[in-house]
Amino acid sequence: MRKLKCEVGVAQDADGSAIVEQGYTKVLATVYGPRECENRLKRTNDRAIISCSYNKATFSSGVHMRKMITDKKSTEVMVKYSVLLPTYNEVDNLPIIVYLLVREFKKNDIDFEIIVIDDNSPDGTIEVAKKLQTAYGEDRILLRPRPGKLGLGTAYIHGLKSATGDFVIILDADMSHHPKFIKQFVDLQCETGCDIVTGTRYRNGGGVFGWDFMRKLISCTANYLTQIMLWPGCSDVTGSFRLYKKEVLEQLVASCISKGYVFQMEMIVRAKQLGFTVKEVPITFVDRVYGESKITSKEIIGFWMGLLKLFATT
Ligand SMILES: Nc1nc2c(ncn2[C@@H]2O[C@H](COP(=O)(O)OP(=O)(O)OP(=O)(O)O)[C@@H](O)[C@H]2O)c(=O)[nH]1
Ligand SMILES: [Mg+2]
Repeated sequence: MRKLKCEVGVAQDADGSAIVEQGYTKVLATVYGPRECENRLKRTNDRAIISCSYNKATFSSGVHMRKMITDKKSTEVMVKYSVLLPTYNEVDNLPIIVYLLVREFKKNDIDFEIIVIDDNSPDGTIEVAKKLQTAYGEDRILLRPRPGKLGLGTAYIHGLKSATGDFVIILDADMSHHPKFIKQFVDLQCETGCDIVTGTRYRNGGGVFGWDFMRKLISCTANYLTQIMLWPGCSDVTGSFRLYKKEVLEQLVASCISKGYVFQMEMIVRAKQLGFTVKEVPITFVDRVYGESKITSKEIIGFWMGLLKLFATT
């Protein structure tokens, strides 16, 4: 097992095997059928990820409520969180990330919905997503597919149209962003009332595991140059693990012009321009569990062009 898997806190037996939760086994059986479920449970990655310890969750639990004033009456309603999950060829990661998201929300009594935005992935991700919808219910898993690969920025915009929550959480579906950090995002937002909480790899307690030197260099350089050129007031501008007030995200999306990966950086720069408050939670980012990165040299060039454009216009 690579070092990075240990960094997310793998609970293992002495012989190296890890115990898989019953709930996950059930979901896998629904998604893949009994035989494939059996095969998958033998895989180290699934076992390791599902057995992640929650030792970083130090905040108190409890139902997240807020006061709503309607027709002069004050009623307490449960706050809802919408997760936007863009997918392209994430057939193997999707059941794990959805399982962990649902477990995290239920454990903390948080109302939620998960919106899967799949761009007609050739690996059949949407078929798995449909089975997850059967397992968890149509009110919990919403499918908003698109006919082809139209880019990450527009995937968020597309998913946001269907979000019914008060807050929106964005994360990658490849397990680089572990749902165990969501409770800290939610608590920090509740405590401070801020508009955005962003995960950061570049502050004390945060980190990146599993990337090679080149990948780290590209990410750090992009982040560093953005810091000195645009002063975004946030230590991790290229990360996409964030929580937004829904109306704030709607405003930001309307003000952004980029469509690809640079979208995340533009969002945080626009947030500062528009005077929104941003708080940070250090996160451990691990390399994707299954599948391949979709970052292309075109996306990297797109990032630099976007950075220069923002530098020239802000
Ligand atoms: N719907 C949709 N999702 C996408 C598209 N491109 C990437 N994604 C998803 O967006 C998330 C981030 O993509 P990744 O390929 O993991 O990119 P990354 O995290 O920046 O790169 P790695 O660190 O190498 O994994 C993943 O959940 C992808 O499946 C797209 O064009 N459409
Ligand atoms: Mg990724």
